[in-house]
Amino acid sequence: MFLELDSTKALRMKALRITILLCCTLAATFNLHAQCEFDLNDDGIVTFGAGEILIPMGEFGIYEADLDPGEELQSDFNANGVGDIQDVVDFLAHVGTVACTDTITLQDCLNGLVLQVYEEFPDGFTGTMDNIPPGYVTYRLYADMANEDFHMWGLYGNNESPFELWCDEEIFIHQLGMGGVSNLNPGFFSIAPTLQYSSYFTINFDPVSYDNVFVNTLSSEGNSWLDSLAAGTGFSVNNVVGGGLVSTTYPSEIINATPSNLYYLAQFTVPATANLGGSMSLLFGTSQSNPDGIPVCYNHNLTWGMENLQVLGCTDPSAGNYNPDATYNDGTCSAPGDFNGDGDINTGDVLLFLSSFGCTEDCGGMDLNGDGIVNAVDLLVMLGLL
Ligand SMILES: [Ca+2]
Ligand SMILES: [Ca+2]
Ligand SMILES: [Ca+2]
Ligand SMILES: [Ca+2]
Repeated sequence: MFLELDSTKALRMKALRITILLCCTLAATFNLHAQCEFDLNDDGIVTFGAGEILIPMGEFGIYEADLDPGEELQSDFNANGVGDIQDVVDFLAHVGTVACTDTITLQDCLNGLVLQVYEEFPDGFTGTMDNIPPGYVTYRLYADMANEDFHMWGLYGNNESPFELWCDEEIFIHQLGMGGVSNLNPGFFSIAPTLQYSSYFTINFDPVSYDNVFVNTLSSEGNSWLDSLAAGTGFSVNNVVGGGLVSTTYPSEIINATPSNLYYLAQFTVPATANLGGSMSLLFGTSQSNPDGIPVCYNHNLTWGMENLQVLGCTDPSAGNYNPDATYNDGTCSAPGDFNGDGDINTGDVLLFLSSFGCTEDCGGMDLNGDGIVNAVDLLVMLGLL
């Protein structure tokens, strides 16, 4: 029964494809074939399944001129004679498109890049293997997205939009980390505690809290950004083949850095005096087929540096967890009275409130009536919120 349905469907797909191919040879302006070329295994849909993604991944860095006579690249979508990072991300952008009829719709989805001081090591951090020297700082880099429903498909660069890391001092790389996010296995953190601060790039995958996303590294011979990073130096990926990180699976859910729309891009542990920065392209998509097309967000030639440094937190003075030091609202603001931000107003919050009783400066959200002091009047408001 199912088989019958499947084969009927397959026949219909095939018929549809032939019709479309005919239509396109007659009228190229329809441009429907452009959606079809990404269906590398001719099953009517562009997916990660059935090894389809392995074709552009496997052809990365391969020049058509080096192939045997009669052989050609299957995924050279930009027709430049080589399998390159742009071919891979163009494939990823079309994941989810069906039967050569769905389109992708380009969206503007990135608000900007944000750098955060994640940890400070004024006295250093002695691990059992590699030590973090005194005066080092761990930074984390995020993409602030206008929409929380996107999957992150790639972080990359090439000759048109280089993927670069600039740092004028030595970058901390743990010898087990080797610059790759997938090398940070939380199982090793207890025996090698400095490993979790090793420097790496990622595609919204934080190994400390979540280990269910495949991150694939594309780094070409002669321009290996991963080797440079593993050696503790910056790099510039600025050739045609390019390189970066791509996802080759659907994450089961979208896990962000905070309950907000910050997508995690990188961690760097460097001297606090270091001048750190870089450039990259980012690709996000939804993979959801819908009548209006599949939303995709390409961002090229993005640069970031110390000027992107922000203190993340709640910037709303009326919120329970208002942080007067925060310069960038990370979407974690809680309701008035919910001082520990756990979603409930209960005994835990009352205890926090009582510990700030009498506070007249930087009292966060404890000064519930906003008159500059935490006193009995606020306590009455607090009891009313319980
Ligand atoms: Ca396919
Ligand atoms: Ca190409
Ligand atoms: Ca609470
Ligand atoms: Ca008050």
